[in-house]
Amino acid sequence: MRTTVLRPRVRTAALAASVALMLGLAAAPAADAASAHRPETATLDQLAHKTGRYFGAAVDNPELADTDFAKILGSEFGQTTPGNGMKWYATEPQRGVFDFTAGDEIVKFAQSNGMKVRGHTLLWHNQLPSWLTSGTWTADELRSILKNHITHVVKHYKGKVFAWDVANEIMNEDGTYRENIFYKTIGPSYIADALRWARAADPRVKLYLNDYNVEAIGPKSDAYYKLIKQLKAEGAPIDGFGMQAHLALQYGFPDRLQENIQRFADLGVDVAITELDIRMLLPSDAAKLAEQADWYGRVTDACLTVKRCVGITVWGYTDRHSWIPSVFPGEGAALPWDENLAHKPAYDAIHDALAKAAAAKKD
Ligand code: 9MR
Repeated sequence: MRTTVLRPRVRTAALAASVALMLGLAAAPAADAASAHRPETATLDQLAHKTGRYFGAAVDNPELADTDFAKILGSEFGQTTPGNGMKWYATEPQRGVFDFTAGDEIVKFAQSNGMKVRGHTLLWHNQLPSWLTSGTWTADELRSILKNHITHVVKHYKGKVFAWDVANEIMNEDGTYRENIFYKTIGPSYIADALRWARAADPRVKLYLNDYNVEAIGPKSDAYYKLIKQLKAEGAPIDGFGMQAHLALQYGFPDRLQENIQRFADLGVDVAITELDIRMLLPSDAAKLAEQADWYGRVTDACLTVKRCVGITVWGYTDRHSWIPSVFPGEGAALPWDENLAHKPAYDAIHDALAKAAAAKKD
C-alpha cells in the first residue's frame, strides 16, 4: 500500500525535476513539485484527525519569524508544543515573578491556526532558573516553590493547553529515579504531589509523565510502567505517558514499540509520541533517507494501531530548525522536511501510513 501511493508522487517529482533541468530552470524543483500537489492532498493532521488523533510539530519562539516556516506549521499540523517557551526558566525567571510572553505567543499562533497546544514542561532538571538551582532549600521550601510554580503556570494556561508534561525526564536509563533537585531535596513524593497540584489548578487538562529512551521495552520504560501503575493505585491524577522518541538510525529501531505503547494504554492512560525525530550520521544519502522514511512510517503505524495512542508530535518539522546538529555534531537530517522546506521520503511515509488508517476508518 505504502509503495503504491509513494511511487506516483516520487515519479511526478522526478519528472518535474528533469523537465525543469531541460528547460534550464534552477533550484528546488522537488519543492515546487511537492507544493503543486498540496492543494489536492490532505495534510498530515487532516488524515490523523480522521483516525481521532492529531499530528503536530513543536516550535521554538524565534522560528515563528521565519514566515515560510510558519505558513507550513500553521497549515499542515493540528497541534504544537513550545520547544522552550513554557519551561521554568522562561515562565518564572525570578522567584514569584511570572512571564508568559513566550508561551502566550505560541498559544496565540496555535489559536489563530486551529491547533491544540501541549504544555511543556512544569518540572525538569534542565533549563531551571538560576535562582532555583543556586539556592539551598529545605524540603518544605522546595515543595512550596514547586507548588506555587505549577499552580501559577497551569492556571494561566487553563483551557488553552490540552495536556501538560508535568514531570519531564525523571528516570535514569537503569530505571532508578534521576537525582534532580526535587528528588534530592524532597524525595520521590514530589511526583504525585506535582500531579495533584496540576490537577487542582486545572481539573480538565491531561497530565503526563514524559521521557526519552522509553520507546522500547527495557529498564527505563519498565520503571515508568511500575510508577504509573503505582500512581493509579494511589489515586494520583495521571492521564498519560509521553514517549519523546528522539531516535537515531545508528542505534536501531526501538524494540517492541507497539507492544510497549499497548501495555501503557492497558494501564488506563493515554500515550502520545511527543518529540519524534530520527537523526542519522551526516551526510545523508538516499539509503539513509529511505531507512528513515521506513522508521517514520513504522512509528506512525505503531501509534495508529493502539487506540489510546492519541497523537504524534515531531520535534520541529524541518531540518532548517532542529536542536540536533548543535547537540550531536555530525548528526542531523532528522525531520520529514529538508532545509528548503521540501518533503523528504519520510513525509511520504508518514502521509501514507496516516492515509491508510484514515481510509480504513471510513469503511
Ligand atoms: O528543543 C529544545 C532546545 O531548543 C533546547 O536547547 C534544549 C535544552 O535542553 O531542549 C530542547 O528540547 C528538549 C525537550 O525540552 C525535552 N526533551 C529533549 C528535547 C531535545 O533536547
